[in-house]
Amino acid sequence: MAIQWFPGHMNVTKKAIIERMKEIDVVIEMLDARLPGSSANPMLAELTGTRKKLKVLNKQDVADPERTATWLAWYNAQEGTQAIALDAGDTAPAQRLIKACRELAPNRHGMDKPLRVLICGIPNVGKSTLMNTLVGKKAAKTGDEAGITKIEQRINLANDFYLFDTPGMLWPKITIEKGGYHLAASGAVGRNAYDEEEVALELLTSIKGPYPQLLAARYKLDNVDQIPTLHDEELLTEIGRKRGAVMTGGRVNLQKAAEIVLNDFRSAILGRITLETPEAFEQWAAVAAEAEAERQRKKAARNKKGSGRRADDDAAAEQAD
Ligand SMILES: Nc1nc2c(ncn2[C@@H]2O[C@H](COP(=O)(O)OP(=O)(O)OP(=O)(O)O)[C@@H](O)[C@H]2O)c(=O)[nH]1
Ligand SMILES: [Mg+2]
Repeated sequence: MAIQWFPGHMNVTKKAIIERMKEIDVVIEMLDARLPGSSANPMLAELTGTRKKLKVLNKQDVADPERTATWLAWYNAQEGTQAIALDAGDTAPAQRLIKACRELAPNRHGMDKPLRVLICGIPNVGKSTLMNTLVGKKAAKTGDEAGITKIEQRINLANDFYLFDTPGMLWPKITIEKGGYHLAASGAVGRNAYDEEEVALELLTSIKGPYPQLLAARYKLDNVDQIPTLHDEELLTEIGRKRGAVMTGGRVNLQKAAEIVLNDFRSAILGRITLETPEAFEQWAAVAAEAEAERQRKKAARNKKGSGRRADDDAAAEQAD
């Protein structure tokens, strides 16, 4: 089942961002460097209009450096997009970000024309951590779960430099199914909105091909070469067995094994991992766009055929698509 999470507070955030946007010069979108495609908000272009934008691939310290370089090149090759990689807790690189913002809006300086920067991004990506690093003290609350920041907060970095922290936001419909799983694996989705076993299985599918040696090392698995060919459920079972997630009678507790895998990925105990490449992401996006277009075609055909039909019939048919 595809993952969806757009609770009411995100709709409130969306409206607040639209309202604030009128007086913003530069928008920093924070992406998770472990899922640089899936963590990009498809609504953002619409929300930010012509504002200057900077993409920050955060948590680069726990992402695969080679893949980070590939993603940076991919984003920087796009028209009007500038991207940099960062570790939000690291002061010197964060200072580079200030410079980049100043360069994007050179006409905004001095107390009568302060530079106004808004930081947005998915939940738990490190927005508040970056604010704190930039300002040099713990001004915003941070924590390792989605939804720590509840309302927008302004911090003045200088007399002529304002930063706005916003609550984490996803989007109303996550059409890229794999992207939804990666978001959940990263900790951007509320715990009640997904099944841990399902997410762990998808996570293992993304990890086992490029990083079998990390799995072998962490879970003391034999035959590294065979790991990419294992079925994801076999792999989760083996991991559970190795880590002692076994029930009375000897069966592996898959729920427990899933929690172990998710925790190990989130805390980077597994190692530096990036779940996606630009090529793979483009492919998922194309498949999702085609499925969405097909859904719209069916809907239009239904509307044309049965304009007299009752609206709830339509809703039921749509659900079945
Ligand atoms: N490894 C690593 N962890 C980070 C980095 N930035 C933030 N974190 C951790 O990620 C977790 C979330 O950080 P926050 O700053 O609260 O994230 P947020 O984007 O403000 O989250 P919400 O307010 O819930 O939307 C915390 O446990 C941080 O310590 C980073 O660059 N690298
Ligand atoms: Mg926050």
